[in-house]
Amino acid sequence: MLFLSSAMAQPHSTAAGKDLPSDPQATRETVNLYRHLKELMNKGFLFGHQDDLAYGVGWKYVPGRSDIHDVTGDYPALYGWELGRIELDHAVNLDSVPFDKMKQFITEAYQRGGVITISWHLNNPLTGGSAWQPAAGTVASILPGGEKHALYQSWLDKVATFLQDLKGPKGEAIPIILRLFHELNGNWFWWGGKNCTPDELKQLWHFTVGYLRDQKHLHNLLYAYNTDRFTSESAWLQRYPGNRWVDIAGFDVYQAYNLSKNEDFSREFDKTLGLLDKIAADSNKIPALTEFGYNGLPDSTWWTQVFGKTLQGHQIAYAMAWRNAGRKQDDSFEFYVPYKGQGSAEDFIHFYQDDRTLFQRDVTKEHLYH
Ligand code: BMA
Repeated sequence: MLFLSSAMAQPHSTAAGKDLPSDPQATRETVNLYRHLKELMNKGFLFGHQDDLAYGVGWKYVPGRSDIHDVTGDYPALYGWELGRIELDHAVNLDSVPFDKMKQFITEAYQRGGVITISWHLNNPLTGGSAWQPAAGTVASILPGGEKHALYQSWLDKVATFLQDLKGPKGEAIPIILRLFHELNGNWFWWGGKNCTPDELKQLWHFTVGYLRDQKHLHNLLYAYNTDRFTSESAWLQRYPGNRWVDIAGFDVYQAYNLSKNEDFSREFDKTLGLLDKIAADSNKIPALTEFGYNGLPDSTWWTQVFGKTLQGHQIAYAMAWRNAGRKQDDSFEFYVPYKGQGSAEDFIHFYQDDRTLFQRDVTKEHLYH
């Protein structure tokens, strides 16, 4: 059926369709990013960090500062941001990051050639509770025809307005990896696990992507589908909305709880990466470690001996560490990349120097959007 697919090829595509994002009208910069992410996997993976430029351990909103930069003299290659509470018209997100500052950070990182990914811990639209407060029937209530559908659509309008505002120097839309309904195999979010049926989740995905792409005309988005830890291909695929709706295939993993020992973590991480290798190859999607971390980094050689070593046998486009919140309001502590002087900082420099880890300077040279 080769003649059919070439007849249907989109105007911007001269190369094989397999190197195109799911949105047939994706902007040039978005197509270029997609292709570069795929190619770069042969060299290594982009290192990412959530909220990197906003704050770190012991500091907030210091222009140009980043814990990664403090330790390595370089910025991450990928930056994660979070939209939770945009749906309520708040000026700051659920982790107190002002949305106007977030836009500046995104523009700044794009201009130096970095990659942006965005998540959204949106409130429960049925109950008004948080993302972590599931209630029976929530997903069904926001599907077309549901009692909260109009409310959900109005929330998407606010997300779209934010995304439409992200522009490069020539007025071009900044490509964004949108990580919708993340960790959707866990039971902790209202959209996840047993809180809805796989079919409801797929319908929600189709509606959401269709709305942003076809009604809001956003063509600068790559869509990331990501589970939490998983143990079989079928588990990962259970809620998968289909190849036409996804660009990036990933999972989140933390060294903690029953995976607190290095050996246990490495073994399971290795197995899961093996499953992702196969899933990504079969579906022709870009594999990524969409969130990871070892809170508090208690092992001084974790970066090279545990994390880096396990990744050696696998190919992923990027790995994003979660946020360096430091001491939080409830007095708990959270950080996933070292700050200057932290016990694993020296090892992180070795990890940084490894050819396979790509940071800002490496990706700036690659001109990902051209
Ligand atoms: C969690 C923690 C929380 C945060 C939430 C959303 O993993 O970091 O402190 O509010 O993510 O970003």
